[in-house]
Parts: sequence; C-alpha cells; structure tokens
Amino acid sequence: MTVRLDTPRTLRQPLRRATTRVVIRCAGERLTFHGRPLVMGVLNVTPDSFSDGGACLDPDAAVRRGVQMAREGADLIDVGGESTRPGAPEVPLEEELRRVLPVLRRLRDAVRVPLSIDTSKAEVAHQAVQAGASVVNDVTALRGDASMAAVVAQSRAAVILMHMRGSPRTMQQSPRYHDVVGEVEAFLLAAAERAEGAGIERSRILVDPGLGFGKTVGHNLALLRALPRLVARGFPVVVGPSRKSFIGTTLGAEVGERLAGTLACVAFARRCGAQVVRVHDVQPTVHLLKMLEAIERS
Ligand code: PMM
Repeated sequence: MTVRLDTPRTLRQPLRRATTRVVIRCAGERLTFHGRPLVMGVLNVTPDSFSDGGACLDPDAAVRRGVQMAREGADLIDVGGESTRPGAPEVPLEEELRRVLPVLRRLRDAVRVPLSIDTSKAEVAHQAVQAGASVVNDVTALRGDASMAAVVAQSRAAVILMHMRGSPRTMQQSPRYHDVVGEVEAFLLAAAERAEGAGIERSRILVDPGLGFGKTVGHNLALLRALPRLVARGFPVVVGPSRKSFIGTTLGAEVGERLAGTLACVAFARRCGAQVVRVHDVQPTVHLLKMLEAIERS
C-alpha cells in the first residue's frame, strides 16, 4: 500500500524563530503569551475521564473547581463533557450539552479568565460559545463533525487543532508511524491550512501534537523533544502531558503519582517555547513556572 502525504504549503516555508510575544484572539478576548506558557486548567464534567472522572460531574463541584483553578492562576479553563480516554464510549449530544452548558454559564459570571470547550461536536461548540466559551478545543482537528469549521469561523472563537491517530476507541491499537514528528507536524499544518480555508483567521488557530492520542511512549517522548520544531512553524502550540500514561510507564507511577512527571514535561515545554500547557494540577504548574521565571530574572 502506498501512503501519500501531501506537503502543506506551510511545511515548505522556512522555520521561524519562536517569538516571545504572541497574541491569540478568541471571540472578544485576547490571550497574550509573553514567553511563559499560559496555563489551561482541565475541568472534566464527566464520570469516566482517565484521571479525574466523576470528581466534577456535579455542576456545583465543577464550578467550585473552576473558580479554584482561576484563583490558583489558570489563564484559561477547558471544560469537557466527553471523555477521550482510550476506549471511551461516545456521549450523546443532549447528555454532553447537559453536562457542560450550566457549568460554562455559571463560570462565565464567576471567573474572569477565558473559557474553552473541549468537544468535537459542532452543536456543542456552537451552544458553548453562546454560553461563554471563547476557545474550541477539538481533538479531531475539525475532522469529527463536518459543521465544526463553519461553527468556529462564525463564532470567532479560537480553535485548538489536535493530532490524533484514529478515534479514542481505536487510537491505542498498535499505533505506527514512519516518522512520528514529521507526520504529526504535516498533519497539524494541513489542518491549520484547512481551517484558514474555512474562514478561521490565523490569529485564532493553535496546534497540539496530541500526547497520548494514538502514540506509544516513544512517540510521545519524541514529540515532546521535537517541540522546538513545531513551535518554529509559527502557530501557538498547546501541550497536554498531564498525568498521561506515557508518564506512568516511564516512571512506573500510578495515575495519582504523575505530578512530578507532568511538571518535568511542563518545564521542558516551557524551555521549547510552547505557548499553552493543559494541566489538571494548576497550582503546582503555576508555581513551577513562576519559580523558573524568578531564577532566570534574578
Ligand atoms: N488530552 C485530553 C483531552 N483533551 N485536548 C488537547 N488539546 N490536548 C490534550 O492533550 C488533551 C485534550 C485527555 O484527557 P483529560 O481531559 O483527562 O486530560
């Protein structure tokens, strides 16, 4: 079988040096990156997410956690109503809306940081933006729902385009790549080009290598190591290592014991110039970043 990979236009352009200031426009708001990664707090309103499933299924608990994350220094909060852990079943539209909308509406009034919706359903994205989200985090990079690109374009929200091999149900079935870094990079640049073609301005597009989504431990480590190359392509880069199983396998650590491993990945991502880190443990992440900054400025 011959596999043909089209080379996106952006991949043929020369590498750019990572800039220190990046402004991401999202609906009426702006996220400004000044050299320290923005911290995106994970708020899963699900019964079955791999590391925090059930903790925030109750809307009151979810709002409390969101407010706490904002106090701890989160720069944005990512609300999700469908688990994407390997093998996770799909959640019906009505159920996903029922989980996320009340939380977004209440958080919009309770916190000042931008809100993001983690979904691959266009209708959820549409209603979430009405309810206060200004970023759409789509783990299918606009491939999961044919209407998603138009919804994002019309909403003027920012969009995170993530790389995933297969679907959450199938992605960990012996993932193989010839050149994981090159293939993920080409995929993301092609996705960004498609998004621009659908009317989403470049200043609203972020890309994410999708750690843990159809990747072995070796693939995840290689992608982290190659972050400078992705950053140099010019789109703000989101990295989500938090508590993931490649950390567990590397360290022999259960899911509740992966904070140090996560922080190592965050520190590495910072050094590579990544613009956003997506984490469950906001306060330790903010402390790590502030401490590094203090040392470097001293
Ligand atoms: N990881 C999860 C879910 N959504 N979105 C982005 N952009 N990047 C990620 O790495 C990512 C994601 C995995 O599940 P979790 O919500 O339990 O961390």
